[in-house]
Amino acid sequence: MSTDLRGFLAAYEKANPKEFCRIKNEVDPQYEVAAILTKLEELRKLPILYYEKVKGSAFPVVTNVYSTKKKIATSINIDPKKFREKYLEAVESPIPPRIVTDGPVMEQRIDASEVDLKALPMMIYHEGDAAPYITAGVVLAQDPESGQYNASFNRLMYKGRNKAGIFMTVGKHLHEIYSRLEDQGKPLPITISIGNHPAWGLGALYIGAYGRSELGIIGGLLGSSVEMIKGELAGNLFPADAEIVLEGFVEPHLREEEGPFCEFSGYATGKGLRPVVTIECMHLRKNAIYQDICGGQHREHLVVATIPMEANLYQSIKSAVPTVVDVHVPAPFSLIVSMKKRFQGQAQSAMIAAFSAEMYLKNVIVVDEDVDITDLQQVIWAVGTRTQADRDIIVIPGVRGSSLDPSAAAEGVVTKMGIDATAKPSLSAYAKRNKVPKEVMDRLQLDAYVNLDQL
Ligand SMILES: Cc1cc2nc3c(=O)[nH]c(=O)nc-3n(C[C@H](O)[C@H](O)[C@H](O)COP(=O)(O)O)c2cc1C
Ligand SMILES: [Mn+2]
Repeated sequence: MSTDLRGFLAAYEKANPKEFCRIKNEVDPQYEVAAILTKLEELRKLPILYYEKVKGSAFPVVTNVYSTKKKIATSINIDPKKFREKYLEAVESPIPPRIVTDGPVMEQRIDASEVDLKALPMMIYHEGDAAPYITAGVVLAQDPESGQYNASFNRLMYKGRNKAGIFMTVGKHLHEIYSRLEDQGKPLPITISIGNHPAWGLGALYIGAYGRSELGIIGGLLGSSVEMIKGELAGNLFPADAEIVLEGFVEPHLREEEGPFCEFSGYATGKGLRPVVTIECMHLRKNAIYQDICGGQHREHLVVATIPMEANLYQSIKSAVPTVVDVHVPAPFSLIVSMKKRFQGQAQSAMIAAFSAEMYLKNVIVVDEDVDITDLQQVIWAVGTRTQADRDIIVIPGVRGSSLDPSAAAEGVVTKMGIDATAKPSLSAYAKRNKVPKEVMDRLQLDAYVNLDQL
């Protein structure tokens, strides 16, 4: 199993040629990459897209690497049904990184005076995007007290040759690290790696406790330590086998306009005053591939973000309600939970556990175990037939949520809602569901009564 992006791409293309599409015609990073991906999504096609020629840049672009669970599962050699198990195992048994002194990403280096972000094929995807931006950069930063590394995706807005705006959600880990250093008047050293094995996305999107090393989780997912190089600038680590790495600093007490960008919420949101990164150095492999995750509400973003989120939410809810059956994130800020409810009040316990585990979460619907939570028709049926609003809805105003929720009154401050759509007092005591007796269903052979070919 390869542990870098290009190794994964080569293996996946070989084994699944129909899910890998090389585009030879030149495309414009402004809108055209997004247009091709959008048209394919409309046809329900989600191949990895490898753009060989991108206008104005020497780098080829790959996108849609995370577009299906199958691709991500293949990259770590598991069954797509086993994500929850595998992810929680990696969280519980992380494999620490290994420091190395050299690696493929050290093949080429561009120093401070030469760095020019414009060389990268940064995209504009949708009407309403403020500038070209990097979406698939994994930002690594070190907590100043524990020395522990944090990984996260953070959009980086092109602002000049060696300057980018960075969006760090208030309340998430990277923002906390930045705040701790800013309190001391110090800049935050970061590395940004672009073009990583898919396990990196799963690690960067870990939503659990502050201080857990996502590098260890990535190692756990890969089954071996990630190899990291110590940067010269501030000793910050970066992956030895990334395609492209930027080293830089986020300045303290500096805010400039950032955004808006068309986001995973489905809206152009998040215009505000935000910190700025100064890029000091770039490392890259020979023939480096620029990885992109199409900005906005596309499959790729939703699929990759949902895998760690569902694993973590399941675990958090299970500690409050041991009989939780399944969890599903069908849309931004929303969660559906199914459980075998033993006692009244457990649906509410699950809601509170979920809200505590994931800040972005705003609406939770809890249903009984007889509902397939991946079928939204069934979920709405349960809400329609098992809920009374005055009794079954809890509302928690004034809680920290997503800064990208356009319905929030103050930025990032939202009202959380839980809908208890379980049968009351219990499923067994509730009105019986329509069901033809099983014995009759098993006995009766349809083709003895009906000629199906004629229908
Ligand atoms: C493609 C992509 C882009 C993202 N961009 C941002 C961003 O610009 N700012 C942000 O705060 N979170 C962004 N996220 C979500 C964070 O990476 C995610 O919430 C992560 O768990 C935060 O990690 P942290 O709490 O360790 O900082 C993005 C996620 C994806 C998949
Ligand atoms: Mn984190």
